[in-house]
Amino acid sequence: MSVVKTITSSQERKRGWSISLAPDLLPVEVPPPFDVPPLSVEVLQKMYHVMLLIRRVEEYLLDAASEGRIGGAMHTAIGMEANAVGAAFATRPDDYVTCTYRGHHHAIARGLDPGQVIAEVLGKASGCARGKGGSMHMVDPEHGLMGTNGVVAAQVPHAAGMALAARMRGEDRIALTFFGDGAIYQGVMHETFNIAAKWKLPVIFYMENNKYSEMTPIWRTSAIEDLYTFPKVYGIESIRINGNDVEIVHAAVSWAAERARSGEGPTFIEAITYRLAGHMAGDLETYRTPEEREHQRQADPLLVLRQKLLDRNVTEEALARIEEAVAQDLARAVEFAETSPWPDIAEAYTDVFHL
Ligand SMILES: Cc1ncc(C[n+]2csc(CCOP(=O)(O)OP(=O)(O)O)c2C)c(N)n1
Ligand SMILES: [Mg+2]
Repeated sequence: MSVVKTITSSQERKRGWSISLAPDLLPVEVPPPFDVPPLSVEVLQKMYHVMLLIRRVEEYLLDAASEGRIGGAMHTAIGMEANAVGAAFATRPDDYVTCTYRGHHHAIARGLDPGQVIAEVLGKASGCARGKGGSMHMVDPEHGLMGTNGVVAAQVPHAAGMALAARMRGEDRIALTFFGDGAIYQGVMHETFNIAAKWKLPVIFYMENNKYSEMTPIWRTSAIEDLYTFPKVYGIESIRINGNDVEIVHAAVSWAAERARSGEGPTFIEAITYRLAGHMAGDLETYRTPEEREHQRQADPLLVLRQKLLDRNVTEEALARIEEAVAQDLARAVEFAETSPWPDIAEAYTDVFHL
């Protein structure tokens, strides 16, 4: 798709450059090279519950950040929930997962208690990293989440290493690593693609292409539009999907996981998605127009799934019950986190590296 239009406001003229609406950001329909069998209504309802819970937790955290109650940077995945939930439902609890600093959605989708997520972001002792990691350092090895990472692309070779370890131990676990569109030009990505392909490692490379690297739209910096074509030069099976449709995400990751477990090696998935909130809490979002964001709201993965459920004869009353249950889950999580103690000062140097 080509650039839609260019908007020049007085503020933009002062700045000397204008904001162009990105190429059509609504999820691109690419025929999937695998079947997308309809999931049962029960499974879809569970997915709706988890996706909505992620949304509500992150909205709560954005409010907390605006009240000045969060130290350090916090990145939300509002609008990207289907990627985490579809993938989590398609993998096993003992599979390995790594992801970026934008990781609340993956933590909750894997099964980390939302109370521990909120507590960690607030810096409370009951957080998943005892309040020492904050938003960018979610961890939950019990559910396979081996750590979220603040260094762009660093989590990708980690996952390949975990896949290799599983192979060497004779286990049939796989590794799934999430990264953004901005990671694709990091050298370590290509080193990892090469060795993963060469050794046929059981790893899934999952790109959440939300169209922006921090404040820069990917189409301003990438010479090519079809990012999923990169790994093909290493002989990696590579596809592009609609990352805002949880059923498609689920089918794609199930397919890739099956390939990995049966020794066929790595798969690369480029999932087209969009972040509806800023890059991080406090982002003024001057690099995109409100029109662009509103346009994208039409493809909000929660709306897509809600409509899917209605189309499959789930009633408004049944959806309202899920929404009420989510409100209760959130209230419990908030109560847990807010009433948790701060870490003891004596803890400052335990479980951390220091010289
Ligand atoms: C190695 C490295 N270089 C630069 C940064 C600064 N940085 C933080 S987020 C980011 C953009 C990454 O964009 P993308 O991979 O698309 O992920 P998104 O934030 O959109 O989820 C950059 C460059 C970093 N954290 N690590
Ligand atoms: Mg991005």
